[in-house]
Amino acid sequence: MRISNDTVLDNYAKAKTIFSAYGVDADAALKKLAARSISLHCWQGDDVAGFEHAGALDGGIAATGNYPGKARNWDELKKDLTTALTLIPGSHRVNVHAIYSNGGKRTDRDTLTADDFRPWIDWAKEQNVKLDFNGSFFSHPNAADGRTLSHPDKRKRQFWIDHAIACRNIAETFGKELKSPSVLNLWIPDGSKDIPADRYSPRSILKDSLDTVYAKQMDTKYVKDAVECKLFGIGSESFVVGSHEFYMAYAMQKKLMLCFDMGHFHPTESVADKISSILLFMPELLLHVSRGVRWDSDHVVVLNDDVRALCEELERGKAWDRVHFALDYFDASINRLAAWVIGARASLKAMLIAMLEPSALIQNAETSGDYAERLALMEAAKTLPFGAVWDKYCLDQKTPLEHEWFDTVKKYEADVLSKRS
Ligand code: RNT
Ligand code: ZN
Repeated sequence: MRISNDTVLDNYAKAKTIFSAYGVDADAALKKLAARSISLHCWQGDDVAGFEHAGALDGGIAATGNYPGKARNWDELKKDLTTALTLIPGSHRVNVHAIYSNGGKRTDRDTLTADDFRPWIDWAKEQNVKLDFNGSFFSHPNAADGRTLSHPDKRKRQFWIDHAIACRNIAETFGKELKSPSVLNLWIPDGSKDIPADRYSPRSILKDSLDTVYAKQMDTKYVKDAVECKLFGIGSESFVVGSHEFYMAYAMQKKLMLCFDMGHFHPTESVADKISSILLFMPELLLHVSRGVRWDSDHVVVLNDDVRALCEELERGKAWDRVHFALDYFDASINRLAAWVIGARASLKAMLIAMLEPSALIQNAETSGDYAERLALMEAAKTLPFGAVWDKYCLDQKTPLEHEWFDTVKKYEADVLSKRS
């Protein structure tokens, strides 16, 4: 299937007229969208395996499925990522995890340096993408007890403190060399399967460890530190040391960024609702865009109400520049390039829909107390022809349209992925 450029341009012209009747400038929305970037998570490419080949994924996260063709090494991951990026309109970032070091067995995680990620940096320069970074506090013998930075054993705890510090230095180099602050996220799986008798000590140890990790002031021109909370994980159902309250208080005190993962709250809690509170007290926020299905299942992001609500909040609060979008999910049951592309494009579509929202009209209705009109306008907004604007965006960005990119993935699967055993 192929829709001609003329049809796309025609549809766009008509859509533009409709949007302007609602007081919305579609051209301006397209410009605004082009300024937004999403951090594409390298770990969807190989089901969070990494390059250490040390053993199974743990830490209470799981990638289920066995779809053939996953990347087995740096060359394959690089090739897959490069291809996926061509199918996502706009210019974006790539989010690297410490287990994707190119350093091989030469170093353990406590002694990693930016040199161990040199091929990533070179590739990023070549592709003109920026890099973000994450410490990997799982799938390692020193994390086998389900405790890392809150570990009661001083030696194991020190290993993870050293890892976290090493990661800050690596992110600083990413930021310097790629001339864009690297967002460094810290998530640890620490917790307990059953009811703990002491919640105070692990949290107090975690606080001490973090104080050491963040002791060195780093220039936010190069690194932006974030901390990610969680409600529960597999094996930490009853207690998670790094809870929401813990990190919210800690981030406030240390002037760090909070990371909200959309799967890390009670299923009826809205992450969108949290944004306006947090941005009153903190300058920036990191979002892990994900899709929990009944639990923190990390399904591929789709254009659903949750992601739309998130973007609407940013549009209504004029907060786009204060938020970092990073994808976080891992589906091993489908083509992994498609998983990247579907999630990234869904997030961009949600952004565009929000940018095309007649928010001035909706907010006026609210201010005048006409809540029926507010609701009617919100309903009207849902059927506005944003698809025509999205297609125009893809055309402008020289990216395949919605129905077309999949052909490239299928061809890549036949030519490349199917040859991987
Ligand atoms: C885990 C967190 C964390 C991880 C990645 C791999 O629940 O969401 O962000 O998914 O670091
Ligand atoms: Zn996350």
